[in-house]
Amino acid sequence: LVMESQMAQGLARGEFVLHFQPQVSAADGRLLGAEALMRWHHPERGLLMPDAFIELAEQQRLMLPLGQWALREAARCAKRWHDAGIRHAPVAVNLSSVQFQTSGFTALVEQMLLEEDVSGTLVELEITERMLMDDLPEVRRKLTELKALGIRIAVDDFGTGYSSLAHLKELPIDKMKIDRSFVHDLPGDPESNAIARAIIQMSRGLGLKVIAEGVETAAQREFLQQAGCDELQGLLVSGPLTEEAFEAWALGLK
Ligand code: G
Ligand code: G
Ligand code: MN
Ligand code: NA
Repeated sequence: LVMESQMAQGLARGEFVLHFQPQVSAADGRLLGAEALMRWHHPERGLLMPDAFIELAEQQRLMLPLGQWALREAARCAKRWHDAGIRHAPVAVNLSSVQFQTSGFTALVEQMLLEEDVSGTLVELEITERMLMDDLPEVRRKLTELKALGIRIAVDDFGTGYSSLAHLKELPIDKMKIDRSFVHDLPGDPESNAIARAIIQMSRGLGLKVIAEGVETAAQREFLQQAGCDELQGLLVSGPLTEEAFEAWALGLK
């Protein structure tokens, strides 16, 4: 309850920030995007990571305003970076199921994009497999509405949930994110090897881009590149950076 009131207050006081983790081409290291990751500068407890507050926000009905704040902030940054000549950097934002299930969510997003004068093509939304498994026509309708704004859709932590391949085939998805648990033991572990290859093959077969998360070593990068993975995200490239640090990093790369 203390955290709850602190969270609403923290949102009003600007204690929440986004950090950005670069996403690069596996082939040549070009910057292709960034994932926005929420942080809370708590007045007493210091910098808090999402696992310390997202669930609470969901339980306490704060996820919708907090998520809308993150979307707006990410869209603003994406526009600023685009205008600064960082051309290929759509910003990916993690969606909570609370947001996705809110009726009129697309209208909220559309309104925000209009207010901020940002093209939807600069925004990607990361949804989890679980969110895809609700009523198929309903999920398809929502994703189609978001796609009509130019927004791209990525499936986060792919392989850890239980999405049906039949659903995947029917939904307007752009990108699969291979969960870092499958990347961690590459290239040595035969099972990880088989799973990573299978996800890459399936994604390509479905015409989707595929990105590996949690890439930490050059050997992992080599394997993923060889296996046909399009994009990489992880400590090998860069950890999550503050807004200013991401901008400097991206401009230095150009
Ligand atoms: O930055 P970190 O690795 O601690 O993030 C862990 C997880 O927290 C992310 O993979 C994501 O699932 C979740 N997360 C981070 N930022 C957001 C956000 O803005 N909204 C939601 N719903 N989840 C987020
Ligand atoms: O959306 P998701 O829950 O996957 O968020 C990514 C999280 O993974 C972020 O919180 C980030 O801090 C963390 N992370 C980013 N790169 C790496 C990495 O290379 N290895 C590991 N173990 N974690 C990472
Ligand atoms: Mn994510
Ligand atoms: Na993830």
